[in-house]
Amino acid sequence: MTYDLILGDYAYSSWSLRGWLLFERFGIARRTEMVDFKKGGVPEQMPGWAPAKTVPAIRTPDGAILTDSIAIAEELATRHPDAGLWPSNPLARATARSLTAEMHSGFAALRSDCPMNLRLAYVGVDPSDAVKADLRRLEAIWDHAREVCAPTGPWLCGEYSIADAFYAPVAARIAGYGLDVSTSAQAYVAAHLADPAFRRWRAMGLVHGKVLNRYKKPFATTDWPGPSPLPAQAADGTPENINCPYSGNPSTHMLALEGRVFGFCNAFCRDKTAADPAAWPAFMALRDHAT
Ligand SMILES: N[C@@H](CCC(=O)N[C@@H](CS)C(=O)NCC(=O)O)C(=O)O
Repeated sequence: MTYDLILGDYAYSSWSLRGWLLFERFGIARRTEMVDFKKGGVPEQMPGWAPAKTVPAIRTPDGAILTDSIAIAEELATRHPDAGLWPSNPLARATARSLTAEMHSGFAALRSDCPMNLRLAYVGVDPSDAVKADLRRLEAIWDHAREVCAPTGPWLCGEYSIADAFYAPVAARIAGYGLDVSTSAQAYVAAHLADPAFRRWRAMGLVHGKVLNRYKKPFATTDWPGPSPLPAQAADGTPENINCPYSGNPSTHMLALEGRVFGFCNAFCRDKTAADPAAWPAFMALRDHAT
């Protein structure tokens, strides 16, 4: 028995990104289902998930359905006390809880004016005063968290916690819309863009799902401001590895990288790897150890 997790579109569903990071970042096993934002209504695509009508939602191994990301976070933290979802230090934990709750209920202007779109980045965006006020508030609470928690790394309250998972889509918005923020906020955004789990999600968003015109904004576009991916592409040829690095099934779909050919057992796993090879530890282990 494991968890079931239902998600929306990788490129556009910011709440789904939060829900997925809670599992992926803290090593919690799950079976994943997707709804297709191109197909129409989300609730109609979730038969068997009542009363859930938005994504993400989870079904626990004992059958509880959780329909909201903050409830999912709290329940996973309670059920997996050793996974580190909340900081163990009480001061840091209280601060992380406060930041998480403020994200969950706040930042309406940033969320509505700048919907997450991981497929592209814009230039020349002139944010409204309300969005600017949201950005100043983010700077204030992120700096406050760092003052209180004195983290030694890039995350807000010490080790990566639920608070960081909740702010990952905000980082994507600041990066994707080129929004002007303080130096410390920029460093926090950069940490998210470089985070391998975030990069895996984005890589899947680049190769799965359709472009949705309803998220289009009338701005010029530019390169994504995160780390440049290693140059890989789908290819023909005989792979070095007989079996897929993810499933162990026979290699049928090939990828070329640095003059070498690697195999995967399906097109999605090949393509998500080609989109950002360094984000996938099992692939990088294959690259570094295969001869
Ligand atoms: N409060 C919910 C919000 C979830 C949410 O609004 N998800 C969006 C996708 S990002 C959705 O499912 N929208 C479909 C709809 O509202 O019909 C949470 O925290 O999980």
